[in-house]
Amino acid sequence: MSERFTSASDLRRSYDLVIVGAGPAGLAAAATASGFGLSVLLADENGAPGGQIYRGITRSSEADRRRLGPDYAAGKKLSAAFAESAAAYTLGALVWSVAPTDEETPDADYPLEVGISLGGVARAIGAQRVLLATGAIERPFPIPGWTLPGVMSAGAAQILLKTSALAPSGRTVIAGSGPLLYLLASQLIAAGAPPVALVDTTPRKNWRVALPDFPAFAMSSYAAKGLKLLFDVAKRIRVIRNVSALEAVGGDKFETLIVTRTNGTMERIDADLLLLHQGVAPNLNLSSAAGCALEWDEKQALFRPKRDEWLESSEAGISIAGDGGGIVGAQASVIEGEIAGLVAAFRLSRISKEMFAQRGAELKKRLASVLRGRAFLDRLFRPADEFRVPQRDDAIVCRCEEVSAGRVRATAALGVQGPNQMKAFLRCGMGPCQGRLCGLTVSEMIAQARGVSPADVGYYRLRPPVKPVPLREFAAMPQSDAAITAVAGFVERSVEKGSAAGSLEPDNRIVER
Ligand SMILES: Cc1cc2nc3c(=O)[nH]c(=O)nc-3n(C[C@H](O)[C@@H](O)[C@H](O)COP(=O)(O)OP(=O)(O)OC[C@H]3O[C@@H](n4cnc5c(N)ncnc54)[C@H](O)[C@@H]3O)c2cc1C
Repeated sequence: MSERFTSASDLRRSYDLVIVGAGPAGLAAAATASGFGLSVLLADENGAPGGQIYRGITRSSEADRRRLGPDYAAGKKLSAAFAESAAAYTLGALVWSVAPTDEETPDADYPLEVGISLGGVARAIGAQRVLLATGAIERPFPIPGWTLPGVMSAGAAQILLKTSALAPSGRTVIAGSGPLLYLLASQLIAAGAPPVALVDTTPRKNWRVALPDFPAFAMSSYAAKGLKLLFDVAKRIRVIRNVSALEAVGGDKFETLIVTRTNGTMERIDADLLLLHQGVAPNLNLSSAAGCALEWDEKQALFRPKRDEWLESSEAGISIAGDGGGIVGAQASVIEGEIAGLVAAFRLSRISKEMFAQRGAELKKRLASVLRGRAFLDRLFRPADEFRVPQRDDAIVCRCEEVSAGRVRATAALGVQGPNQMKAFLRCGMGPCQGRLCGLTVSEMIAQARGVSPADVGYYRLRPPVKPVPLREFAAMPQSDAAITAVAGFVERSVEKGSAAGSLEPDNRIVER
């Protein structure tokens, strides 16, 4: 049975494998690696296992699972298999850094250190290997008015539905592109809160571009249920297609979505809530802060970490599985998790070369089969250029620092070469979200201004902590003498009265420089 830890002080000093993220990839990796005898710690910032797709699965009722659909219900089996495993886990645990072990750490016999904040205490945990299974985030969708109260991401609405069975009241309109948009529409319909309209921004030309990949898609597990979903939603609610621009307007809150069609006609849709979604992109913050090299994926129009065929990153000992390594979906994330667990067992000499080769080949075959049809989805739901790079200068790009598209464009025109240089001018990407909501947009805007590919522009260089951690937690972390001397110039120690050094009274301290 897996053991849950709620206090940082109860965690072991080190583990064979530390896994970040308890979604499909992390759960599968933990069960696989612990099955091969590795000591495993699975850490997730959420309060329950499941990740995005299976969020709240362990607490869900049968009615919840019926409402959220069979793909969601499948998570019950995965979480049960994890619960049966010997892996340790800790929830509500933010992993804020992964780095090579500090040279000054006394007696460290592990190459990597993982910074975890749990219950108000920050600790560095040693690891022989680390698996990043940090999943995806919703892609930025910067239209004018997206910062108004009453505008949310579709994923946020789905989180409320999954974790608290909360469906929006009043009139909801959902807009954007991607399978999740239709899935959420069907889940809202099932929850008795059908949206007044779904505004689909998928460019018409994408169907033509994706057509050569249709035969493989038609034979995949996605085909029947994906097409059924599209038709079912279109039967139940109004779907508006061929859209070239969107604007959210209102006074002190969202009131109307203005839709411009590709033929130039405009329509105003009055509603109380606007849910936006433009597909998902890998959550890069931890992999990038750990130093893993990134690459631009032109097909999906996003950055992802570079990985080899066994899912190992450019950094020694760090693997990446699931949507955090490139968008593959839940079923493939499970298999990637199993591969990463197998690789960890092999690298740490728990299984033979023959066993690794045989199991690895089986898993790769299953992965290829699950990924059949993925290319069609990638091409079909590649977001339109005008919804990745805002056309209007008044659209906010960096929400944390309130930087508009106009300012990013004007600064790019000065000759800024990349997003890290842009930070120095506008502070975009330096707020608490650490670029999650503007990173892709800023890179693409600079690329457009320079007339090059985003591959030549790069992504924000991220630094730990990847999410805000109170300074008091860092201040309270045990530090090596060398680290203290580097900052303070000396080490101050309290000493016992009556000891040899106690003769230093009256202030009972010794100072070492
Ligand atoms: C908002 C949203 C909703 C989605 N809903 C669906 C859906 O309903 N159906 C579907 O088929 N697909 C959905 N997806 C796609 C989804 O990504 C799945 O393909 C699948 O969940 C990917 O599995 P994963 O294990 O790679 O990552 P995830 O399931 O995303 O799990 C990653 C986990 O890592 C944790 N994490 C990340 N960074 C840290 C950190 N620094 N410290 C601690 N924990 C961390 C996260 O809290 C999360 O629990 C959704 C994606 C998003 C972004």
